[in-house]
Amino acid sequence: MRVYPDYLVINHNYDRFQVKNQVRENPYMTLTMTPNPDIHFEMRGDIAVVRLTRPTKRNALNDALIASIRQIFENLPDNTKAAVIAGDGDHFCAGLDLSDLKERDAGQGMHHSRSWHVALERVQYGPVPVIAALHGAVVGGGLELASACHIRVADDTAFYALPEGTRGIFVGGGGSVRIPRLIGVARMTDMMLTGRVYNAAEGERVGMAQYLVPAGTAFDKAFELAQRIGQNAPLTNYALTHVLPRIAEQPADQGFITESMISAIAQAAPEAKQRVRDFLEGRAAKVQKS
Ligand code: 1HE
Repeated sequence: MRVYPDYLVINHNYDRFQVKNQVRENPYMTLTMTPNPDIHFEMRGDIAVVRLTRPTKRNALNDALIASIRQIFENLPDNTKAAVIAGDGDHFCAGLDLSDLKERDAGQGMHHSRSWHVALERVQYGPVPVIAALHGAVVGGGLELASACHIRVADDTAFYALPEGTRGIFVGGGGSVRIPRLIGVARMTDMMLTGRVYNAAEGERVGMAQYLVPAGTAFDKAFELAQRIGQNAPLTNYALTHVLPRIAEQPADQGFITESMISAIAQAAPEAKQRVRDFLEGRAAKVQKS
């Protein structure tokens, strides 16, 4: 039996989290859900809404917030169809809470980074599609969090940067894996080497966000998309969030095989058959020119 590292055992001075099992084989151990004033979770119908509520610190992500994000996405209610993540105040998220950046040795630093990986993996490969509603600063770990979501909606106030490069550190929340898949290695390299900041329009143009909306409307647009996505067949949403990114990493010949299998599974579901029948019998909406 192995003992898993400290990052899984988050002991805050006021005992926010308790770990059910501190020693077990599975590193993905379950944490009990306990309140954290810096994050808010609610269900609006069947859409989960997660808000970072630490505006005085620009929603900077400390260890407790990372643990809470993980907890929330591990414990979404069974009826959840999609989720929206947003930030209170003038900014989505200022990234890693730099005041948490303690002297760590290499091993501790690696485990800290791995704690982000586990939490953001829960966002990306959780049970439902997740839409990020972006405004103001989407920087450092904030961009890493946004890039773990499936769709990003940004308003006109959004701006993107990776200040890690100029702070003498490196991304550690999965950014080097996910951000190049959005914008390409060359743009991420430029952002980190030069401290380049992309404004909202530039960010949308290069693929940082998929939607650009007027200031103050990102949440509403994200929520509207979440409701629309929630009406899809669950298996299709699962295929898109869990299988498509894996296919995209596979060599083409393996990708074709995986695609054929998930496509067969999706179309065999009774719900898929009903939806196709609805179209053929004139009950389902046509595709409309936009
Ligand atoms: C913070 C943080 C933070 C703000 N950690 N405390 N991220 C950064 O390098 C970005 C650092 N932040 C900024 O550049 C600016 O704060 C913003 C552009 C995001 C917003 O500017 P502004 O003028 O609205 O706010 P502010 O006055 O700079 O900050 C307000 C308070 O938030 C202030 O604290 P106060 O006690 O003096 O009021 C700031 O210190 C605090 N604050 N951002 C801690 N990030 C897994 S690895 C990920 C690695 C990274 O993410 S590195 C990138 C970190």
